[in-house]
Amino acid sequence: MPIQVVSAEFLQTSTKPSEWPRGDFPEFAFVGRSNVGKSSMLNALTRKKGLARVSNTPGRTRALQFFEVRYRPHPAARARVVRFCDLPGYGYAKVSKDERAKWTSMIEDYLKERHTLRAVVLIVDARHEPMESDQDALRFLSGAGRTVVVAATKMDKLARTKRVQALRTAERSMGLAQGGAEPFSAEEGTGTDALWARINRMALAGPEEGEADQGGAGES
Ligand SMILES: Nc1nc2c(ncn2[C@@H]2O[C@H](COP(=O)(O)OP(=O)(O)OP(=O)(O)O)[C@@H](O)[C@H]2O)c(=O)[nH]1
Ligand SMILES: [Mg+2]
Repeated sequence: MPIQVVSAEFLQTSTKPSEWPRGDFPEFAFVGRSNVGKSSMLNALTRKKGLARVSNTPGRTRALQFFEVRYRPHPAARARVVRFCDLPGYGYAKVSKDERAKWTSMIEDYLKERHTLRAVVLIVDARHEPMESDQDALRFLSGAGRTVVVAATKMDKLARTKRVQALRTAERSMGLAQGGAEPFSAEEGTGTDALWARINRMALAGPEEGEADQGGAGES
């Protein structure tokens, strides 16, 4: 049974730790290369099209954007609250070195230090083999002790016959076991139920317990 989103609201923008929202709701961050489809994934999950800003111009998201989502795991359940954090993309060439360094520390500080962060969804483009920057991101997150869920998005842009193969390629190059990456398409809604199921499980688990899933990466 798919989860039900009760509400999804923008909470706040932040460029420094003092602007991170207070409260200890389980939080999930969406990380990936610039333009890979982070904001679109967030909108697909919350089923709210204009919630996070989607853009054809890479590098549009320049601060951390926090959202608060209420959902019911099944219709009779009490509503639960999670928070989503939409992060600026990495690998965007057209910003100055200074600005890039500022972003990098803003993002890395958050990913290392945010106590309520339960897991990071690391998004790769299903159409291309993951790049070194994707592997670097995974290494960084694992090193920071984060639970990582790898999702391969834009599946709709591949012919159906190529999708499984693309997923296996992504898994292999990210060092995951078969089945370790979640297929996703913001366009078709593919993968939203599976990703929500994992988010719900991780939200329920205590911060130290993480998610005991096979094939995942970054568990410590
Ligand atoms: N066909 C298809 N297009 C997608 C999908 N996800 C995102 N896009 C498109 O890819 C472009 C970038 O999407 P965003 O969601 O803004 O990507 P982002 O990773 O948030 O980008 P930045 O914040 O700039 O790093 C937009 O034109 C989206 O419509 C998908 O699953 N399928
Ligand atoms: Mg974005």
